[in-house]
Amino acid sequence: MTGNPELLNGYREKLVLRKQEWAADGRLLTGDRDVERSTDRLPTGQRLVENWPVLDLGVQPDIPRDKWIFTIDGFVENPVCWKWEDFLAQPQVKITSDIHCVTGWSRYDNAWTGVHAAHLLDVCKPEKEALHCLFYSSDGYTTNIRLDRFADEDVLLAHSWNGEHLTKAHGGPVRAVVPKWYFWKSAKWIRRIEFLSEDEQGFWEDRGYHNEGDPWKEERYS
Ligand SMILES: Nc1nc2c(c(=O)[nH]1)N[C@H]1C(S)=C(S)[C@@H](COP(=O)(O)O)O[C@H]1N2
Ligand SMILES: [Mo]
Repeated sequence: MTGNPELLNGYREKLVLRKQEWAADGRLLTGDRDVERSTDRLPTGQRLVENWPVLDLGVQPDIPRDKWIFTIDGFVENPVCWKWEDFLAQPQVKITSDIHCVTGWSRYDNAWTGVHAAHLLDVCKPEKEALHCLFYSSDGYTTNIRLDRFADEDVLLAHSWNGEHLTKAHGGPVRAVVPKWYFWKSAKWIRRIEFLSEDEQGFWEDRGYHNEGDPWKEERYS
């Protein structure tokens, strides 16, 4: 385990250990891993919810919008360092997508507003070495995604959900939304994206979760 040196003190160690055990036990796996990608809207092993559960490590960092700073670095031609008003000055998109959480709930029709991943890539211009992204969050959480998947048309950094600013509990001021993957890839309280030549695992990927996490293939655990 590489450890997360920046992880805030006070995160819920027991909760993390329990989820690691679930990963080791393959909790919720239906065994339908090899089925063709379903045309249904609800992936295997998921149940639909109407509410929006909150999941985190037991620490919800408080980041006022006027203190929020977002950076993009690593293998990019133009590193980015934005304050809130710089972020808002970028073209804004609205994208509606479904959430699929590895703990078994799914939530349909979440309307996100924010900055398109494609636009971030236009601005920062990844170098040819860049093949992977690592998201860093203010609670010390990290998660990894391949660059071509980050570039997908439904990916954005969102500041609003269903027309209202994201609450702190759901990752405000800004969170990543990567809807084709289990929701642990959608980093809350995002503060940095690093572009890497080699894959580097994040918090849950390092603790038994699948490195990719496609809900349609039930890629829950590694
Ligand atoms: N910074 C941060 N982002 C995170 C997490 C976290 O603990 N810290 N948890 C992940 C997990 S496991 C899930 S399921 C979703 C939960 O998002 P929600 O609380 O808005 O439903 O956030 C993901 N992003
Ligand atoms: Mo999760």
